[in-house]
Amino acid sequence: MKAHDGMYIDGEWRPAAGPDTIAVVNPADEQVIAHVPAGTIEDVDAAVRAARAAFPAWAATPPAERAARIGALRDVLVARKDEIAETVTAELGSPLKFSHAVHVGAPIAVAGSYADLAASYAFEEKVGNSSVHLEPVGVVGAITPWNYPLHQIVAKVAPALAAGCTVVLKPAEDTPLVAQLFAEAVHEAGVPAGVFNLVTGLGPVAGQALAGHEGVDLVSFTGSTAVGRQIGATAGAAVKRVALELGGKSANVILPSADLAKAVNVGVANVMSNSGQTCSAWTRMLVHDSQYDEAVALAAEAAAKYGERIGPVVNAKQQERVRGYIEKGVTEGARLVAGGPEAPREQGYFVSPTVFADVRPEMTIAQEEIFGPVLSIMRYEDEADALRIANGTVYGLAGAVWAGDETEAVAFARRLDTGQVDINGGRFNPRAPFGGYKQSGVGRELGSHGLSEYLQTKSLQF
Ligand code: TXE
Repeated sequence: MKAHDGMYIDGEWRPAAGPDTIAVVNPADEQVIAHVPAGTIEDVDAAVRAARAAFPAWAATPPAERAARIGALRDVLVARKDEIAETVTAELGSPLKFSHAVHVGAPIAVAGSYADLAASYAFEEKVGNSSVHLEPVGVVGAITPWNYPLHQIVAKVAPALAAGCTVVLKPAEDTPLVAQLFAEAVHEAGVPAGVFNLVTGLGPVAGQALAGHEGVDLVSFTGSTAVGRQIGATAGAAVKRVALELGGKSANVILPSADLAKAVNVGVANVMSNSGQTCSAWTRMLVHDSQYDEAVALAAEAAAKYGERIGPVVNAKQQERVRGYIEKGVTEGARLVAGGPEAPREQGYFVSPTVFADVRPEMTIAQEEIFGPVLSIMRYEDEADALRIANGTVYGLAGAVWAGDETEAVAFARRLDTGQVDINGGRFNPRAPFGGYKQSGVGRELGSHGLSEYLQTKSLQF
């Protein structure tokens, strides 16, 4: 596949400071498809300096003009959607249809929503005898993961640009090609030089250099809780702003009045989608005692149907990690009703769609984020029990509630300690704030809440 051998800094592709490269592998067949440069501290430094230099002019650019650039960026993404989908499929392994619908569809929707929001947002408010100005925080260091590679980038870069911030992006090492395409799109959209910069590289090298750089005013990170904790600590020590979007262990609570077959089928689809590599995935299905056996049978049947349709997980390390969790589930006494630890194919990092029944709340598979196509079905006695189980993890990112009556579902959802809940299935809303309670993170992405992460307030008293 086509790849740049440099970094996008100050509006141009520049040679990388060091000679090292990263091999990009197609997880579906384990073939190396490209190489990208492995950024060093020098590359990060050059990118941050470009972003700093571009900041004053971009911050002073009228919001309507910033909105126009984001709108143009959205249009370039639309015009290049086939190329983007093929790139995501090549480096992440997801089925092409899914890449089109989700990996391209979601970021286009998000870019469009920020083009609208930047144009209409009130960057100045009156509060009594004061005027409050919402000003951009400054230079943003964005560190993104591979699971929704373009969406994660757009969910940070679009609001940052809308706010008037400038950005240095360090994308995941597994999926740098779509990040390079994004940089091309930013360029084509006429975003001024230095406003957006891209440094590809390894997390502990380029990522760490970016997160700790004194020229960065805000770090926005999506990824593992372990790295998030480290980034949060570094940012805290430097007293700089930080946004963290970390793991999840979301509960899908099916109340007895729900349409059971629908709730189970949509629930299984949710977990298997993107091969289970979704931080908000409903990985724990909570079913009432009286419906438990029926739900397990339905879920096993639904999972078996996925068979060959599911893509691989991103790399050998993740495949091994997921396999380890499945083995642990068996050892701890959960009952396998679909899938299992054996890889379904010789080549590619595939994992069988797996369903566990008789999962108890204290089991590892009910507590830790697996990040693979693995569903745990748990039983509850009454609503209080369901709530205790649902809220009984360190995470609080998302969840789902199903009931015959929406009011009943909403009442339950309000008692969940999570940042987002889907009612009777829900639908993706690019303007709804997304982010975690508890150890799932700090801050919100998407919509006006996502935009305000990149703003700081100044009040003038009259
Ligand atoms: O994440 P990492 P990994 C979870 C999921 C998954 C696990 C491990 O449970 O199984 O994390 O995935 C950069 N300083 N999620 O190892 O390492 C890295 O280069 C600065 C949940 O891939 O956290 C990449 O760009 N940056 C999740 C990004 O951090 C560093 C999405 C994420 O990689 C760094 C992905 C460092 N020291 C994984 N080390 C979600 N919330 O959606 C790494 N990085």
